[in-house]
Amino acid sequence: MANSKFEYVRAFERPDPLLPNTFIVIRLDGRSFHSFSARHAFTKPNDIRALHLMNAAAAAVVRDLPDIAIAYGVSDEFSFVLRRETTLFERREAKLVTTVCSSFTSWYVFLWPQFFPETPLVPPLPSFDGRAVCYPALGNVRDYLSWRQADCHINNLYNTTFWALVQQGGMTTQEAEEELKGTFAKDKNEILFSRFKINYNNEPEFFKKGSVIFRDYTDVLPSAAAPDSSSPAAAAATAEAQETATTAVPREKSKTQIEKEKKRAKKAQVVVEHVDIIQDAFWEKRPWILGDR
Ligand code: DGT
Ligand code: MG
Ligand code: MG
Ligand code: MG
Ligand code: MG
Repeated sequence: MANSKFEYVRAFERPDPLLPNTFIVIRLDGRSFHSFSARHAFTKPNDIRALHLMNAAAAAVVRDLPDIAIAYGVSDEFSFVLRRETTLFERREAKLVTTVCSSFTSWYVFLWPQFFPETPLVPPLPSFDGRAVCYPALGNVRDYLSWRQADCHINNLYNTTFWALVQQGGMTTQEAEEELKGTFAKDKNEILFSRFKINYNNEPEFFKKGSVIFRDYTDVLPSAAAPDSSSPAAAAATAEAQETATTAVPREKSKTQIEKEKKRAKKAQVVVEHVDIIQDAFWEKRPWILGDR
């Protein structure tokens, strides 16, 4: 069929594939959640309902997209890490970011009544911005996630102290801000303990560590991390590893392998944990998450 005379406009579209063989991190952040949280009477400093809602929306996105290896959330933000070898949407940046962002937002709105049964959503309705960043090395992704979790800790210590001064210490918000100016972590810990009998270490892990979402293969696939080294498949994998080690050609998976992994991912349970992801222990226990073979 002949093209319409209008079709030339397509040539104005620019391709936007993200760099191959890199981890893709998509981070979403709530728009103007300072006022959104006030409008919906979020408790301060942490509203457990709001945080559970963020996690439920993120877990739904992770379930929907098996190429997401891990997600990390705190406050009004969530980061989704896609596998290095992902070919989802041909790695097109706009398609990836807008799909993750809009499906997260839809789930957030859809699930809202479950978490806030007594608080109807009031416009302006929640929306989230999104960006994608490519990281070439596993160490960069680890550092990225460490950066977000360190930020969570710094902000939570500040907010916990700030709101203790206001809510329990009777200070105005300006006075509390003045009081905390120039203080270090140890000073805030001291204020919490000496004035309010709060031991920061005993605060919920949920608030101190944020939320980590991933597929738990420990029950489904105990040997995922350590395939039987005597099998022909393992020998082939070793040969392949040697080859990629000398050539750095990105690993390409067969269609059947991709299908198999997708099925496995669908079966695995998506879990939410509030654990340290800065130290090695988390990663050593779960080598399949960012397994960089
Ligand atoms: P943005 O991201 O530039 O559009 O502006 P905001 O206002 O979303 O600022 P952002 O993302 O830097 O900070 C997140 C805001 O969300 C911050 O003002 C505190 C609020 N927020 C997030 N989680 C909670 C919560 O659990 N309770 C309360 N009360 N506020 C929260
Ligand atoms: Mg925000
Ligand atoms: Mg901001
Ligand atoms: Mg934020
Ligand atoms: Mg379409």
